[in-house]
Amino acid sequence: MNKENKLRAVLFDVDGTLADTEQDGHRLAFNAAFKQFNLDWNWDIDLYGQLLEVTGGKERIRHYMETYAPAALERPDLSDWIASLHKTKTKFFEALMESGSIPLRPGVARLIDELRQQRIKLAIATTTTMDNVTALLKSTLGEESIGWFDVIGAGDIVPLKKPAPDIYHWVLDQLGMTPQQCIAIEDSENGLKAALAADLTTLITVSGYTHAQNFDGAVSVLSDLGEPSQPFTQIKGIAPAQGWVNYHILNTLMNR
Ligand code: XBP
Ligand code: MG
Repeated sequence: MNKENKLRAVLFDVDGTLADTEQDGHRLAFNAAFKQFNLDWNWDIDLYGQLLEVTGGKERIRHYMETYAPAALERPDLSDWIASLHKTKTKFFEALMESGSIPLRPGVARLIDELRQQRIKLAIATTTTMDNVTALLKSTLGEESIGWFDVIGAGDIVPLKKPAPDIYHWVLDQLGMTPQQCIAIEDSENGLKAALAADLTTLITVSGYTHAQNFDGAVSVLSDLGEPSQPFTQIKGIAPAQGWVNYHILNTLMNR
C-alpha cells in the first residue's frame, strides 16, 4: 500500500499567482523609470508579453537592449546603469502597490488563511525583488502578513532565475523539507519548469499573460484558486472535487 505524503508547506510564486501584477504593475513601473531616465522606450502590452520570456527585471532590461537598443550596450558602466534604472523601477512599483491598485487574485487570501489555521508552512519562491514582495503583501494582507511566511526566496538571492530550479532548491533548503512534503503554485511556463526541475508537484493558476502557455507536467491547471461563491474553471490535468482550492485539495493533488 502506498504511504501518503502529508502536505507540510505551500510554495507560492508571486507575480501572476498571488496577484496579476505584470501588465498594470511591473510594466507601468518600467515605463515610469524609463521616463525618469529620459529614455524614449515604451513597453506596450504586447511587447511586454514577449519580454516576459526573460525573468527578472534587470535581465529583462538587458534583453530588451540587446534586441531593440543595442547602441546603449556600449556604456562602460552598463551593469551599474541597469541596476540603477531597475532600482528606480522598484520604487515606482512599490508606490503603485502602496496605492492599492492591484488586488490579490481570487482565493489567495482565503487559502493563505486556511493554511495558517492548519499549521501548514507558507513560503514564497519568486524571481521578483524582495521589496516588491513586501510591498504587495503589505498593501493587500497588511504589514503583519510578511511574518506569516516562514521563508521568502526572492530576486538575486540565487544567481539563476526561473526557469532554473535554484530558487525552489533554496526555499526547500531553508524550510528543511523535501519536495515530496510540498506543493508549488505557479502561473507561468517558466515558473512551472523551475518547480518541476526541483521535483515539486505544481498547480497552475493561469494569469493574464500566461493562459496560452504550455503547462505539460502540472498536476492541474485552473483559471484561479476559486472561492465557494466564485468557483474556478478547470483547464487541464486533475479536476479537483470542488470549485475552490483548499488544504484538502492541495493534499490530494500532492499525492496524485
Ligand atoms: C516574475 C518576474 C519578475 C517581474 C519583475 O517573477 O519575472 O522579474 O516581472 O520583477 P515571478 P523585478 O512570477 O516568479 O514572481 O523587476 O523585481 O525582477
Ligand atoms: Mg509568476
